[in-house]
Amino acid sequence: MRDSKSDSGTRDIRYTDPFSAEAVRLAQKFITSAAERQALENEIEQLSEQGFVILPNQIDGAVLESMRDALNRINDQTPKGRVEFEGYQTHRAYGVVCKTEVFDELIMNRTVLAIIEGYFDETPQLSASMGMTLYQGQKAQPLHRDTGHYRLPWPRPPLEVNAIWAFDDFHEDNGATRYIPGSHLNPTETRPSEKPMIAQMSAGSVLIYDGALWHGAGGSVAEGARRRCINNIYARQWLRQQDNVYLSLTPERVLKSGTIMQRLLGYWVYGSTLGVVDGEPPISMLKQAYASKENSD
Ligand SMILES: O=C(O)CCC(=O)C(=O)O
Repeated sequence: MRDSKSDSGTRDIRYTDPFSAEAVRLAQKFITSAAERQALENEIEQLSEQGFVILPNQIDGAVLESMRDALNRINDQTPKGRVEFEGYQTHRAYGVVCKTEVFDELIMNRTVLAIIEGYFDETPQLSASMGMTLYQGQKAQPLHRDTGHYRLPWPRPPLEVNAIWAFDDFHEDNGATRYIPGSHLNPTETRPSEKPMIAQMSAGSVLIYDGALWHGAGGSVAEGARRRCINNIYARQWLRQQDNVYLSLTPERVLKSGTIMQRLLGYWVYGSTLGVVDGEPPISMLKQAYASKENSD
């Protein structure tokens, strides 16, 4: 194993003994504090029991406007959906974290992260970040679970949490997300028959839900409707991410993103062993590779 040094120049125990208690503690360190998670215990309890929680008005007006502009620019470069699930009257922009930095503050939002960390009882990774803009004429999406790609038997811990940030008001007639409360606990893969609830929320609000909750985008019938949002999907760090950010993000972007984003993107090692590059965290390799490139320039 490489003789790695920590930032202070001393030898780092994570590399000398990746199985040590200290190594495991560092790798699984929470991003948010115990106090932040404690302050959100009601929201964590609602997510746990009902499978969703809505936090109203979380984005400042001017910031929201710049995020709408950024999503509009991405939509201009994005074809409409190719299959019914994506939506023929929907701009579904994959991997938005790779296309702009404007949404980074939503991805790293501490309230959302504290809720997820409290719910998972560990730090998540970002699995996907996508823009979803529905237009008039878009049919309702079939209700589904997002966790179908992880074929794990029940009982099992929560695997994924989504955070849908509304950039426009969400109404029943412009495609607001629909969901069946409590259905994230149902061990069968049969769609429940209950009538879904509508995530009616104002622009700037965020709908947080367990990926096993039965849900789907609603139908859009409102004249001239445009329902914009960003959906950030977080998953357990030991699951494969939906977006392959390792191939989509430039090293420069990763290096300047800061530790929290690097951890969320998966440039950190989980459980001392998952994700290593030659026995080291990917971020260490990236830093070394970049430093040697700069020295040779
Ligand atoms: O756009 C929405 O409201 C939800 C979309 C969704 O669930 C999906 O595409 O998987």
